[in-house]
Amino acid sequence: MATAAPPAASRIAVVTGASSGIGAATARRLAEAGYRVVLTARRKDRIEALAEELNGAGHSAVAYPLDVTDRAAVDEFATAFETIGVLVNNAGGALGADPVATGDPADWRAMYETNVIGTLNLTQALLPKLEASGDGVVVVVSSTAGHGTYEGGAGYVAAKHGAHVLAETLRLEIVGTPVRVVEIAPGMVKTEEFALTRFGGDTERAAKVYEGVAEPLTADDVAETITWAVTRPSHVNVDLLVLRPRAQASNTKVHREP
Ligand code: 8X3
Repeated sequence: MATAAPPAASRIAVVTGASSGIGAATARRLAEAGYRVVLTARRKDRIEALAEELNGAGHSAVAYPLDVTDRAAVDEFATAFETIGVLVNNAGGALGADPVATGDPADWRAMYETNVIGTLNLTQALLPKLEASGDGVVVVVSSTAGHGTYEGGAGYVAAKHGAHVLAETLRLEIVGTPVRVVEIAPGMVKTEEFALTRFGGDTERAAKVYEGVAEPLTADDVAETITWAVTRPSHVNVDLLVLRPRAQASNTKVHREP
């Protein structure tokens, strides 16, 4: 029976949006699994602090400030590597929860830019390096919003459907190359920033998202799942994995304690 081999010491894992939430947790988990992690995000201080923490714990991490929507910067970033084992496209997020009738087109554009074009930029720039590793994995962190809609979610739902389509199409197009394409689609995850960013810093509205939900997923729940998927034997492709807290049966059916 094939078992997951620990990654070679030279295996590099690039994580976008590594300054907080799922990205930071994934960087921690991948570092613990033996990868040399490259932390990217716009917020330099945060990724530098995380790199320092990981290196201090005996892992190997480096911080590289990067805006995934800046294609020239992404291309420049790619020149730093000959091969890459894993790319985790995690950067993204939601802006607003307005109905279609009144949603702000600027929010829709910004969400498409980060969630879809950001993933496209990194994937295009690093695909040759992933292939050169002889066993590459592209992870797209989409969302349950990439698989079903809900009222007030259309801008984010449209962007996450875009991320899902990118992953599914890429898998078709590169079959036969030594690169796997894995989509992880989390439902309700309670992180320090996701809901706060969505509601423009309104802590009350952000708190309402999780109100009465016994145990939303944590960033680490998702990070553990991503790490499990990428550490399967190389012939095993986890195409799509949807994970939700037990209290969430669908995008619109959530059990809340009174
Ligand atoms: C986050 C899940 O329900 O806020 O990607 O769209 S949801």
